Amino acid sequence: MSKKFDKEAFINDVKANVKTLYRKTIDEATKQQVFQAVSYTIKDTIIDNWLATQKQYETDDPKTVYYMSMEFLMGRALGNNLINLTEYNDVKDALEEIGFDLNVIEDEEPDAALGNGGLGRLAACFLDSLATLGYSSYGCGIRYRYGMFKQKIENGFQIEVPDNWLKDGNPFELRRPEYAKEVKFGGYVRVVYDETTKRNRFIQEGCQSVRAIPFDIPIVGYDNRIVNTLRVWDAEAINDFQLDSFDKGDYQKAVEQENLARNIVEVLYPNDNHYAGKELRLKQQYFFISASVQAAIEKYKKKHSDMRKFHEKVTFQLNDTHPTVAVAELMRILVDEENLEWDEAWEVTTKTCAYTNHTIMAEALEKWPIELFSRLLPRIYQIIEEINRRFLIEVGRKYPGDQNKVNKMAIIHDGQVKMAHLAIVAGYSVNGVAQLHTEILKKQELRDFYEMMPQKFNNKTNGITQRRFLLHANPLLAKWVTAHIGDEWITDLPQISKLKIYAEDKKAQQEFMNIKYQNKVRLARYILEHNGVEIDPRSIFDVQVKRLHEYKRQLMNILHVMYLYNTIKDHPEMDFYPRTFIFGAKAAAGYRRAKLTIKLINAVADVVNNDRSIKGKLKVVFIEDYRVSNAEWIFAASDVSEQISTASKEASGTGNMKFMLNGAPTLGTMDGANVEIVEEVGEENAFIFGLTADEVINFENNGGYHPMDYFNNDQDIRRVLMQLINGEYAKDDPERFREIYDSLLNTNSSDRADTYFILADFKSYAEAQRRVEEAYRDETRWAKMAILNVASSGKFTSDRTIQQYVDEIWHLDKVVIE
Ligand code: KOT
Repeated sequence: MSKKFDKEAFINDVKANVKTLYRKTIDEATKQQVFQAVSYTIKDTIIDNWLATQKQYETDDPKTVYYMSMEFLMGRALGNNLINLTEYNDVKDALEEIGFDLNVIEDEEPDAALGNGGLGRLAACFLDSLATLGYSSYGCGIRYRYGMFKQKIENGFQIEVPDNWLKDGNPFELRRPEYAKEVKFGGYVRVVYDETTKRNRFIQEGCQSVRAIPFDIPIVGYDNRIVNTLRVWDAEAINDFQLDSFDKGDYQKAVEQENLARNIVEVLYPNDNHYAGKELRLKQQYFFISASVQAAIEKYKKKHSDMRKFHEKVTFQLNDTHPTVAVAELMRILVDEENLEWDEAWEVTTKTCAYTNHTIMAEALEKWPIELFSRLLPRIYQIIEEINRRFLIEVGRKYPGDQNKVNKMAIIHDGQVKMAHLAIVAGYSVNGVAQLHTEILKKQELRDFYEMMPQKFNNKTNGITQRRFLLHANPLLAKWVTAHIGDEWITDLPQISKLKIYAEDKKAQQEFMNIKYQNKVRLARYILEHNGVEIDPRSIFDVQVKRLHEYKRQLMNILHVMYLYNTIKDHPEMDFYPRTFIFGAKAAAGYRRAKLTIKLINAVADVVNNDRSIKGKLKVVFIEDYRVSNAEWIFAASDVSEQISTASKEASGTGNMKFMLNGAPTLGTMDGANVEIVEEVGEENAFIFGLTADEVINFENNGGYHPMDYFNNDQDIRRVLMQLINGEYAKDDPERFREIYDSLLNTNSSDRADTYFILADFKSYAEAQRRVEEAYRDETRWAKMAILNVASSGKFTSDRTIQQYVDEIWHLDKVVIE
């Protein structure tokens, strides 16, 4: 399919690029310069395919999805592009010939960390699958100058360092000033009656404007010559400001517009699962949405004249509520600029927009104060008011006299604009991201909406791309899989179930365990180099990597480590299989309790790792700056996958799937997609514990949970909790972890104690951990479990997820490049 790789030409191109970019010969070039030169060489091939894709799309005119998202957590591009061009090994060999190691060159690339965690990484996996399956799609987002902060650990505490990811230039992006758009903020709306159309016209005046400049990033499909586009918007001032302007008003305005442009794309908000309500965040949302919607309409109009049929060629998928102003922006353009009647515009809008919900955490719900919203986006606010007015009439019709219903469902109520309500009312589809999550949406969080419009609700269980998270991340295992079942799993993951026949094969088991061991050695080397901690690759690697959040319960994990340490100290002769507990997590910069949990993990690590008396049976490592690129190594090297969120709180999780794909059984609660993982692999190949979602929800709704009872009745729990306040892990400041202790027992705070049921689940967690140890001791049994996890991961490819979005929501046309 793909052109044959020409090694000589490739090497010559790299040398030529080093020369033109840096006026150097290849021997004089730095590794970073070689990275750039290699990337430009690859980009050349990509651009050919990009053009071919454009041409095919122009011929076929397929329906296109615009995946609107504040976050795209792309990670590195070079290795992934080579993988999808099927040129990874050729390039590796070619570089070797001129004395470079591709892995070292890849390491020169900064992660594109334009996202916080799962939501942003899901968007990145979706783009990979869309291109691989041959669907016309755009990712639409923001080109943040600074992405997710870099995490340093100093003295056990997290320090946030700005992520200047663009400082050496981004070789894969393409600036497209010819597609710039103007975005307007503030001002007021003047209504004038238009004699010719016999309609009111709404004119925005006194606005501040920003110019949105698109940067296009190629999204390479796997071995199919398709290249789609991730379009991220940069901001520029509209009037390069006039220093000779003596008009005071103009000068003032020029300065303000300059500042607006400078601030708007400056930085990603580093909050996962949390709404901060900042004006600048709303500006970011409207900025990229207005530009993206304008661009989508402009593109549609190149081929089509009837805006009433827009939805036949275009669909907008809203990645959570963050891009929901798209609903009102589309209405604005259709009504104010394209002169459609309200009802016509509404018909188009409600057939174009679809909404994905990613969380039920109350603190993540976007509720904008009317004052802020209407001041920043006056015309958009008017439109939402009108949408709300009409919607409430419908609610009133359906539930006559039920004012309570009206209040609960209103888009605008109690001084706030509720973005989820707007997304549901205007969307033709509302989906959750795992079966359990979707059921909770229908029965609890969005119950009123589900009752009124059940046909909109559907589930799309998340998935991940096996191309990045197995083929690129774990070359040894990928090769082993291919040797046993062929390579079709790369684009058809369910085929990986063919591995099942090897689960009990002694030779296969040994090979598998050997590969895992080599990956553990690779990770141990990384940890020694980056964290200065020596770990034993023969110990069990028990891993929890994800954003730090109370509901994810990293605290329960470290409390359990404290308990194990106590046990080993009490019984030095006890049989105990060596364990390494590995953590990786960024805490939102303003999330005090999460940051304190990081300090606790590091404090426990300090004590445990330096206690010679336990003979290295227990090690704790906190990996600094957990991100996509080092995640790839971590998944490959993991034995145990910690997925221990309070049941009902983790909408899906996607890390759980990456561990499974790499042969690490799940130690987890029946939450999110864990439920479906267990369904696929069988309960005997996972370690499940804890309260169910129903039990948690029941406690939340009806009370009856008393964490103090566990403290009083269980010595192990009491001992560990007392160690939080007796200076055991804080010699210099015994009160340091008092807040954590209080959060569990509520000794002097106003919120409920132990909101996330850590004490309720602690014993069953410890018991599940004992089952892990017992299983691991039996190498045959463990190898079988691990292989069965790999073999059962077929459902969790994002190719399946995307195909379901296509079949059940978007109805896109498949494209093949001739
Ligand atoms: C919410 C607000 C701001 C930033 C991020 C969020 C967010 C992230 N909401 N949900 N998520 C996660 O999305 C993932 C992808 O669907 C899920 O796997 C995960 O469970 C969510 O917590």
